[in-house]
Amino acid sequence: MDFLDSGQKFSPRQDQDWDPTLTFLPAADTRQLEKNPGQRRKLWIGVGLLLAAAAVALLTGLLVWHYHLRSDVRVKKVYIGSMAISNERFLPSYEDSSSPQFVHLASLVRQQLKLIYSKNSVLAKSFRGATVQAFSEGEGDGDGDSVVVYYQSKFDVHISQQASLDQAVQSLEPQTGSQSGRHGRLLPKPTDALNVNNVVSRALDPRMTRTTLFAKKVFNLHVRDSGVVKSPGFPDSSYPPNVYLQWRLRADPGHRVRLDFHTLILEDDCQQDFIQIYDSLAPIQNLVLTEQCGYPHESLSFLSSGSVMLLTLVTDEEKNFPGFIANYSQISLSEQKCGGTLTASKGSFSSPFFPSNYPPKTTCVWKIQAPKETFLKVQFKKFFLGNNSAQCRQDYVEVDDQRLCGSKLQSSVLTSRSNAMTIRFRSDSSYVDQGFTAEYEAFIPTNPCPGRFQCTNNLCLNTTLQCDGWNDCGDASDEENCSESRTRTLQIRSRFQPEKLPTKSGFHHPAEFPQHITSYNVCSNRPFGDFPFMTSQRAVAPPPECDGSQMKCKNGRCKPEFWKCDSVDDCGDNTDEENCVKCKPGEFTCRNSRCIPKKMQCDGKDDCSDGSDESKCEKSLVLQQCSEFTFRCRDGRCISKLNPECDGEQDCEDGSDEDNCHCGTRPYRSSRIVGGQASREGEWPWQVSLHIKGQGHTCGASVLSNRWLMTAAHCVQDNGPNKYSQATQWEALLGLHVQSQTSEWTVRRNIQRIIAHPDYNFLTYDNDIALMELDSNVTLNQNIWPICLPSPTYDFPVGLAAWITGWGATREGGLAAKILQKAEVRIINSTVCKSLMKDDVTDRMLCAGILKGGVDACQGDSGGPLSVTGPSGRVFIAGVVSWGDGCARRNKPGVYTRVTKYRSWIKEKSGV
Ligand code: 4AZ
Repeated sequence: MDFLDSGQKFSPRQDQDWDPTLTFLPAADTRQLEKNPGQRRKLWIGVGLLLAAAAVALLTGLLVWHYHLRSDVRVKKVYIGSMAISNERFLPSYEDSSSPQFVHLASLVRQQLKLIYSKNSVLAKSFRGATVQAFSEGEGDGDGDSVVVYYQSKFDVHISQQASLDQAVQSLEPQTGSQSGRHGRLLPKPTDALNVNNVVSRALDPRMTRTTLFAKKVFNLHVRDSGVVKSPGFPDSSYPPNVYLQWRLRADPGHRVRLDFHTLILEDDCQQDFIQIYDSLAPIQNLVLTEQCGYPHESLSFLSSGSVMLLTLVTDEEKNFPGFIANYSQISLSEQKCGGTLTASKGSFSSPFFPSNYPPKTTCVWKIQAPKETFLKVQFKKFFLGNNSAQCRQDYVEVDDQRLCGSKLQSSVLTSRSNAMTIRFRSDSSYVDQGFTAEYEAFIPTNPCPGRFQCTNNLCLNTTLQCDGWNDCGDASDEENCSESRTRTLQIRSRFQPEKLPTKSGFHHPAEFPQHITSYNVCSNRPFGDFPFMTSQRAVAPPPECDGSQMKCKNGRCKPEFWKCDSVDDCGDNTDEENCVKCKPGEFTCRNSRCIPKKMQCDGKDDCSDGSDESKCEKSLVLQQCSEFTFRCRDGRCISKLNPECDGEQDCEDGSDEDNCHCGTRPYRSSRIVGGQASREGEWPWQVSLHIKGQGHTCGASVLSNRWLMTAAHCVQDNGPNKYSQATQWEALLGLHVQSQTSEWTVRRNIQRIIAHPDYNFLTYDNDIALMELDSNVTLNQNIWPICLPSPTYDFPVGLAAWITGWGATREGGLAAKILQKAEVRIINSTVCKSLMKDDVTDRMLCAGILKGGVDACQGDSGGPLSVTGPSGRVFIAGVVSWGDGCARRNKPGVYTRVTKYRSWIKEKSGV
């Protein structure tokens, strides 16, 4: 009660001993105050509080001691296992857990487990019960002569005995190499009960026991008739949070299960959301075939060894993605064709079901028998056999006695010293991979490459491939010692990757085996997977002459004059950055050209007065002041790190620099623009083809989200009778690779709304940017994915490599490309660009190109992205293809809309 409001007037008590003449000591010196009864009460309260605090401390100590130090703390452990019951025949009713047969056999299994555990003191003491999860047909000839049971056993042990429990559980398994019958060790048998063997059990993955998992569900599917399995909500909504779902897949006896993923897009972090596939009906860890999360690039086609497979999905609270859809089917076990005798002098062979993942528990043996007087060579074209381990104990290929594994091969070609070779492939019971393809050929030892060129790495090439500007050998030996005129060709062919000699990876390769005499050393330093023709290698060519617009680096390279003194080491030996008029050594050059001591850079203070000394730091200090060069977090604070957004590290205290970062990655799985080359399918999943209905491809665009695209405003301007500003005129093709060839990944959408920038100037092309809203959301897939939008302060420095993509004309005035083209260009200094272009280049424009000419965007590429890879590998859109003086002309770079200038406008209009 508030005394002031209570209606009672407060008046100090009139003490009889009160002497108004007395002066009190300062209150701080309480020790000298005379203690009155009120003070004594306070003292008691203080003592009480002290005692209470002591009691709390004691209790806390007791709790800590109880949970951490006390010697009788117990833990619960769950093991998932399976075992074979050899004296039972599999019945179809065992598939139904409510059938009397299931219930009866399950009860016998539980008794049997109790008996097994009773023989071991650790297990006997700690066993708390078992549940049977499923039965399947046992291994053998498919006549159902045994049953496999999948169960879960719970134990409760003293914390210090966890390891002994693991050991005791492990001891039930047959020892590798033991000779105890067909199925390994036989276990105790109660009278009239089960003959069990082949026990396997493993602790349950802790991610599957998360307390947050509220929905646990099992789906039973028979794969006799093929069908699809998908995550809940797919494709209309993302999968639900905090679920643990199991799909038990069963094939007919004598068949195996096949599961082919069409789409798989989960959260990147496997600790949060993941799928697992097991060669079992229960999640037994040593029978896991794969674990996947994110957007895997590798083969996603899986086969079981027997008639069962388990697919699991575990999700957490946050970041739920589209999920997956997969086709299931069954294949007869007799369909596996692997191994055999090969007698032709040339041929090929591959791991079973390649390019699908090979099944577990598989062995294949090939014996090659070539004509007398020849030797044999074998080359692995693809080789993916799990992890590389020292002794290749898991999955491996053996060529004669040489064991190979991993995804890196130790040598490109293996040869025999006779006309016979034995190749053995073996997979163990867990973790499968894509396998291998191999080619072999017999050769006459004295004439390894008849009529052909022999590369240093011993491949044989058609002589026409020598000095053609392409690295056909892979070690560039076909491009060495070429004459001057041929060297020039090489320069032209390699202009898209200026420092790299192109290879024809991905195309049919004309290189063949050398008919070589010496044996290739399997232990050579070349990684086995590093096939000569799969790599881009630097050419060893005589230094070229530089032309008028180029400077000559000390190392002999030619670089555009304009790249001098742009703070980028273009030469590779920094000679283009030497002797530039700059600040003194030990000083930093601010953007406003001031010089400050280097040590003042990145100290958290704005020493340049334009913030530029605090904008390109490795550390992310929170700055006292924001500037136009510093990243602003959502909470309004600015940080000093250069381009911190979506770089995989949290820099802002509120984490806003890592928000909405699912963009800019390429979920594709497989392996013109003027002066470009065809891209691979799925390489540019944000690239969109905008079609005018009835006319076809007209402009490019970029995917910003599942609803919004970005293009150039000049693409959507009315042009006489052509009403391009009307949304109904357009349709967008997302996930397209080849014009007029849609694939399963292509999505066609009408446009609901076009928002051109209100300040677009059709004369100067200033503010040449527009947004398009799709009429309905698209489901992102491996060929449709948003590109990252840079923040207003994102820095795309001069000289930075960027990629242009599109189906535009392949030369000025030429025809449009059918296959999506790509070309690498560089960001060009704005001052230089302004001086080169006839028309006005505003600060809202960005120039990029190759000043020598030959590489550029062109008609039909407009609206498409200028893509730049950020520090963490995510791709950001730096520009929108806008205009140029013709296409690919010398000293005429392409001009792009500078996207950083429009970040807030994009957010305002689209919410992205
Ligand atoms: C166009 O017409 C166009 N060289 C786009 C880009 C460039 C030229 C023309 C740049 O769509």
